[in-house]
Amino acid sequence: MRFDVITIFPGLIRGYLDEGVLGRAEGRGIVAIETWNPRDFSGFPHQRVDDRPFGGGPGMVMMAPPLLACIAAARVANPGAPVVYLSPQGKPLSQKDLQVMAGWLGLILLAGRYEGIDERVMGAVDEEWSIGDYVLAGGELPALVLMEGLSRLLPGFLGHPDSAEEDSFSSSGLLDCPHYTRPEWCNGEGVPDILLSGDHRRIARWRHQQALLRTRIRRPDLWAERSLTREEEILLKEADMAEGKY
Ligand code: 9D3
Repeated sequence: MRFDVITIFPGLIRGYLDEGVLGRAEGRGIVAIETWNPRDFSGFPHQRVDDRPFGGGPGMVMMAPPLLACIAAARVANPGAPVVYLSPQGKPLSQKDLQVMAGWLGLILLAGRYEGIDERVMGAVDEEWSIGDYVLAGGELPALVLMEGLSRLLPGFLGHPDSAEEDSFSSSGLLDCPHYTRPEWCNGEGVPDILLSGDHRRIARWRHQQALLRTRIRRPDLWAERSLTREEEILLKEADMAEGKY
């Protein structure tokens, strides 16, 4: 999948790629990532890309002409790819959305800075996405979040191909179960006996039960969206009985 990232801070993108899994995916040819700097398309004195908002008010706005020229250049390099603007006004991104996008051949990601972009750029934007309801300083981290989330869904990204399928949200709608590794004792805490039993059928049941209990407690929003299988009802009743709930 080809990503073209429009940003006035290409170093933020490159710096992240130089370490970690997304850069490795690039090295292995699973993704190709290029950055485009609106400053190189400015045409204004001092390669300026921002100006004061018409109507007054605090902060600066990214000017339309450098962004439109930058988008046009990225479209030539990545034909047919939708232009995705990362913005606090966008639709909140979910794992389901990533699964849809993972089927696309390319994306042009527009990362904003300052208070936002001139509204007249929106005619060149195909989609607008947020990564959640909290305030960041710009769209670069959201662009990296989107690329990393997508990359790990692409064929060949993971060492272990089932991992993406088994994740929270992706298929079960449940949070993950607790994990343990060596040493067997740590700070006076052991490991649940069942995990040391070698009984793989019972271990799978326990993990499923833990995932159900965690999701019910921690994520009532996910819990409400989900219906229980007969087996899951049994697992929950068994856990609730052990807690003396009946
Ligand atoms: C505090 C400034 N806000 C005034 C009401 C507007 C504002 C402008 C620009 C808030 C944040 C930003 C920069 N954020 C992004 O570009 C961004 C973002 C985010 O802040 N949160 C979640 N997802 C995203 S996607 C892009």
